[in-house]
Amino acid sequence: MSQRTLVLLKPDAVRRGLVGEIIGRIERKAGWSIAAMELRTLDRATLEQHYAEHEGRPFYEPLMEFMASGPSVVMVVEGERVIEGIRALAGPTDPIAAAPGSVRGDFGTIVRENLIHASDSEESAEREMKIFFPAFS
Ligand code: IDP
Ligand code: MG
Repeated sequence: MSQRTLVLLKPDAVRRGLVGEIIGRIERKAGWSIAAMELRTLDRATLEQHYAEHEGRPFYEPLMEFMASGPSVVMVVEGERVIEGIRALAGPTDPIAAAPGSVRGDFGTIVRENLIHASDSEESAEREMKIFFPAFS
């Protein structure tokens, strides 16, 4: 089942020079491909839409500040079961709990700066792709 998903390589990944490493892992999965990609500094309005579900949580404001702190790589990735697949490749939210071999498990230590975002369901993917690539159908 081919799918599309929204992936963000967060500002920590860009600052630390891990873009090639992470994109390489995505590209090496058989049949997955990059359908859209841009280096972009995310503004408050975009981030408010993207993280609407977390508004009011204690980590929300620091998360917004971090996510606007420098450019991110914004991508649409497509391929077989890519929604579930990139979530697995990323690992769970807390990088210390994430298994080595996952992006977060290999490179992260603190929860906020966990390198990568990937849509968590088909509904989220549709919603998030519209936020970041409104012209992309
Ligand atoms: P996810 O990115 O694994 O889907 P979410 O729970 O949707 O995780 O949270 C969105 C983002 O907010 C996380 O990727 C992380 O950057 C940040 N975050 C989530 N929970 C915490 C927390 O408890 N402390 C600090 N930052 C958090
Ligand atoms: Mg999430």
